[in-house]
Amino acid sequence: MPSPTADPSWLSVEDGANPAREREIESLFAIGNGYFGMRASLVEGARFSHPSTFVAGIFVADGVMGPRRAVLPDWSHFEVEVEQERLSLGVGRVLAHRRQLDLRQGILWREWRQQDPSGRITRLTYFQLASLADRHVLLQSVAITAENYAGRIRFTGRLCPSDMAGTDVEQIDAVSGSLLMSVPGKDIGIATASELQSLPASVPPRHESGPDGREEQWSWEVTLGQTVRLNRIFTIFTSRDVASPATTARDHVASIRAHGFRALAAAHLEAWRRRWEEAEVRIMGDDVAQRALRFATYHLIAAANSADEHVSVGARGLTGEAYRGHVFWDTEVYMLPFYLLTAPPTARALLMYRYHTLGGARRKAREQGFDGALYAWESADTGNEATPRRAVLPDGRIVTILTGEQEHHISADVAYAVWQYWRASGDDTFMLEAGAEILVETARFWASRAQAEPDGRAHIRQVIGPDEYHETVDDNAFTNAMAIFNLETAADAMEILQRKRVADWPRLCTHIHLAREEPARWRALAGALVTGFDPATKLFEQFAGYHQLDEVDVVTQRGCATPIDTCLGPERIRRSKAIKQADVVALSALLWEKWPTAVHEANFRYYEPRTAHGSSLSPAFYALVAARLGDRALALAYFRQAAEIDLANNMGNAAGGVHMGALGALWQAAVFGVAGLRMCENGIVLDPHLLPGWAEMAFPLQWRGRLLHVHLNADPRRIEVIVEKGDELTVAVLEGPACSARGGQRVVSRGNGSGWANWEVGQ
Ligand code: IFM
Repeated sequence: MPSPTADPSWLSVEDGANPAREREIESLFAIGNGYFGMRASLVEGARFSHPSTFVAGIFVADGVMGPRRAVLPDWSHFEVEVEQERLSLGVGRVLAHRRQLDLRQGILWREWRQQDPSGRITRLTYFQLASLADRHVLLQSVAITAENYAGRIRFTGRLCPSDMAGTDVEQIDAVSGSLLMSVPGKDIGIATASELQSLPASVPPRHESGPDGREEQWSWEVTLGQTVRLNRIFTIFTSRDVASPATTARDHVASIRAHGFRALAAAHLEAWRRRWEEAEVRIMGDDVAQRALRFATYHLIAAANSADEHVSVGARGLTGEAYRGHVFWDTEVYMLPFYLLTAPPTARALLMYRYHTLGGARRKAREQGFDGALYAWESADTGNEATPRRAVLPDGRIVTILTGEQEHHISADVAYAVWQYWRASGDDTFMLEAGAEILVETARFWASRAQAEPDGRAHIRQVIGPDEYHETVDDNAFTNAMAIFNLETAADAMEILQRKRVADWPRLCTHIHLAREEPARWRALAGALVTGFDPATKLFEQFAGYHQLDEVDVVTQRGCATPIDTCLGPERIRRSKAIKQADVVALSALLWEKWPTAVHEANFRYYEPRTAHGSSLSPAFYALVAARLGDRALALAYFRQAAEIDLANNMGNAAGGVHMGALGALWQAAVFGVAGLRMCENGIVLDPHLLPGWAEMAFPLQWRGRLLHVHLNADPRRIEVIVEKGDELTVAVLEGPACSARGGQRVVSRGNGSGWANWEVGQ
C-alpha cells in the first residue's frame, strides 16, 4: 500500500484546520487526472467547506450567464460514528490534524486524531487519489483506530448528498453502490459506481445498503487499540465517453476489483513516476523555488488529459469554480509549452480542442462581421463565446464585460501555439489534419479584421489587449504583432507543406479552400500592419495614444491591499498608464527572436514600473524576461511573487481554484527564462542565467522525438545535455559554440571567461 513520500520537499502540508483558509486548501490540495478533479474538502463535510468534483467537459447552462462547469457530488464523502457519536472537528478535542498533498505520488493524505466528549480517542487516517493510470478510477483507503476504547464504529459512505444540495446534477437512478445523474437541460448522463472492501478479515463487518442505494453503512465491534480499514474503488463514466455510463461504471468496478486495490494503487504510482521522469525541474540551492516548481508541475499534470481532444484546461483547472471552468488564452500561451516539451500528446489533444471548436470560432467571426475564425475569449464545451456580458462587483455595482467582444488576440494566440507545437514535435499529420486549418482560418480573420487606411498602413482598431484596464483601444502592440505572426506563419506553413507534403497538398488546399493568392495577401498585410514601434526609443507604444496618458505611481500602489484599478476607479485607470499585466512584455516572452535584446531591455525597463500585476499571469512572464535580460535579482523577485500566487494566496483568490496559467508560466520562467531554452529549426539553444542561490538546475525535455536531459551548474559554469534517445540534433549556447549530438551521447560545455568553451562530446 502507498505511504507518504518520505522526502518532505515533495509534500505540501497543512496542519490544523482553519475555517478561514479551508476553501483555499480545498483548491491547493485538489487531486485530479485531467478527466476529473476533486477539491480536497473534509470528507465528513463542514459549514465552511465547499466540496466539489468536476468532470472535464461537463458544463451546465446558467441562464444569461452562459455555460458553467457543473459541480458534481463529492464521492469521497463519508462519516464515522463511534458509539453513535459522529466524529467531527467541532465536537470534542482535536488532538492532531494534518493534510498532506503528496506531489510525487498524486495522493491526498489526511491524519486526524479526535477525542470525543466521552474521552474516546479515534485516529482516522486516509488517502485518496484520482488514478493517472486509469482516468475513470478514484481510490480511497480509510483506516480507523480505536486508540483507547473498545466499542462500535460505524462508517457511512454516500455517493451524493440526499437532496443533491450544492451540486448541479439531478439523480436519475440509484442501485446499490451506483448512481446515475444528469445535468439539467443537457443530454448528458454521469454515472459512478463503488465497491468497498473491509479489512482485516478477522474483524467481521456488518454491512447495510441504504434504502435508496446511494448510502452504505459498515460497522464493526472493535477491541482496544484495534484498526479497521475500508478500501473503496469508485469508477466514473459519462455519456460523453460511453453509450451507457451506468452499466460501464458498474462493469468497470467489477472488472478492476479483480486486480485488487493494491495493484490499482501501484499502477497509479507508476504513472506518476513516469510523468515526473518526463517533467521534473530540479533546482539545487533554492528549496522555495524547488517546492514551487513541483507544486506547479503537479497541478499541470493533474489538469490535462491526452486521451480527450474535446476538452481543454480551464483557467483554474479542475480545482475550483472561478471563471466558470472556462478556457482562456492561458492554455495556449501560458500552459501549453509545458505540455509541448514534457508530454507532446497532451499538447496535441489541447490543440485538437481548438480544432474541434473552430465552428464556434467561425460563428463568432461571422457575428462580428469578419471572415475566418475568431476564437471565444472564454470557451466552454461548444466553442461558442462564453464570456458573461455583465458581472456584479463585490460592492454590488454591475459592470459590462467587453473582453468577449474585443479581446481578439486569442485567435493569434491559438495560431502561435499551433506553430510552436509543429516546430517542437514535427508532427506533420497534425498539421495536415488540423493545424493548417487553424492557421489559415485565423489568418483569414486578421485579413478581414485589419483595415487599410489612408496613411498607407493597416490598423486593428477597438480591441482589448492583455492589459484589460484599457478597453476599446486602437493598434494594441501585442495584438498587432501577434496578428503579424499569425499571418506570416500561416503563409510559411502553406509554403512548407506545399514543398514537403507534395502528395497531400492538393487535398489540403481543397479542404481549406485555399485561394492561390491568399498567402501573398497575408504577407502583404503583415508588412503593412502598424506595431507602434519607435526605432528612436526602441519602445513599442502599448496602443495608439498610450504615451499621452497620465503617469501614476504603480510601484507604491503594489504594496497596498486594494488593487490599483479599484483605488483609481475605471475612468482614472483608463486615463492612466497603469497596466494590469504583461502586455508588451508578454510580446518579448513570446516573440523574443523577432527583435534584438536592446528592444526587449528598453520595453522591459519602461513597462515594468507601470505594471500592477493585477493578473496572476503577469509576474512569471516578468521573471522570464528579466532572466533572459540577465537581471537575476529582479527575475528572482518576480519568480517568488509568481510562486506565491497559490502557495501564499497572494492575490487572495485561490479559493476559486489554483491559477493554472500562472503555474505554467512559472515553469516557463524556469526553462525559457533561467535556462534560456530556445527551440530552433535544427535543435535547441541554451542561455543559462541561474538565479541567485540556484547552484544547479536540471530538467528533461522532448524535441522532435528526442528525449533530452539538461543539467546546468552555476559555479563553475557548466552545461551538460544528455540525449537519451533519438536522431542527431544541434545543441548550442546562445551566440556561442554549437555541436551535434545523438541518442546515447552526452555533450558538455564549460564557462570560459564570460563565454563558453567548445562542446565536449562523449557517451
Ligand atoms: O486570461 C486571463 C486574463 O488575461 C486576465 N484575467 C483573468 C483571465 C483568466 O486567467
